[in-house]
Amino acid sequence: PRRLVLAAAQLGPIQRAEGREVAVGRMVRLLELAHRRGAEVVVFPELALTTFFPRWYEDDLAAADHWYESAMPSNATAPLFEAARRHGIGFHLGYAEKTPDGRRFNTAIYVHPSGQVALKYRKVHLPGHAEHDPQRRVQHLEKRYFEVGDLGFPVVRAPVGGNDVNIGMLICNDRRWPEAWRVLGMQQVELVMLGYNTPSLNMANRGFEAHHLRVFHSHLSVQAGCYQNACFAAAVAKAGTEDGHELFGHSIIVNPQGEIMAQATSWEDELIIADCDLEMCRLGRETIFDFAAHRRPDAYGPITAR
Ligand code: CDT
Repeated sequence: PRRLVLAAAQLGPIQRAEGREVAVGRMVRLLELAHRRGAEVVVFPELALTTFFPRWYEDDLAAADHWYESAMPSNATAPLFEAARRHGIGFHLGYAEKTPDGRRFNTAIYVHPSGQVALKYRKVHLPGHAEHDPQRRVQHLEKRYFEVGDLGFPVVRAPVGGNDVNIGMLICNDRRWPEAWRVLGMQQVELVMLGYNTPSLNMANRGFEAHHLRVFHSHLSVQAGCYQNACFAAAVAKAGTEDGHELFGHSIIVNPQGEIMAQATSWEDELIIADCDLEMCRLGRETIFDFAAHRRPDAYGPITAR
């Protein structure tokens, strides 16, 4: 049997004034807890090192540089890499990336316990807007702070715990797009690592999305993505109230039947764990979602039209 003990480490709020060392210290504690509970990999959220800064407008992008990592690992993130090595546990981390040539991405990596970055992904679906929007109650400036990811939706077969596993990633808003899941599914992804920061209230001030549907839509998207592509996912939130702005938690681990195996119950730092039988991915893949037998790409042309 190919089993994987998978941990999702939800993070409670990170305030704007808090430095990297606060988040990294909390993540090291969660990683140690994951190890004590037998996990082989731990998944941290999107933009896990700072507050969800795209809610704050900054006219001059250069003045926002302090939100980005220009090296990974850095002095600030090194303790996470050291803890992973010490305990022999891999981890997924979301962070704001600034490249040597000055490009900015909303990025996630999977780091093997050796410290090697086995997979890197840059967020493709950037929600929100690029300019200050006076109509909005709260800004969501991801289109200002990040370029559209340029790596596609890569899947690699990498050592995760005792197995080689086909891993892929989505970041937050990506989870709402079935096309993104399907591109991973077509590469036989077995585990999708996915971090998110989602406000409890829709702040766009245009129309009204019922409050109780916010979490439902998040879970609906992840459960459907797993079922339709026969994979596991760890969908991990940053949760709670950051400088007065509430993010919902409800982190989940989902199996290839679309069932929730574990769910966070707080909006704070919280570890959830599931024992995943990777062979479960075969059922969907060899029956109803046997792509070679049943997919009909000739009928899907409009999907890739602009
Ligand atoms: N981080 C992120 O992508 N959040 C979005 C909020 C959408 S509201 C502009 C999400 O889809 O969850």
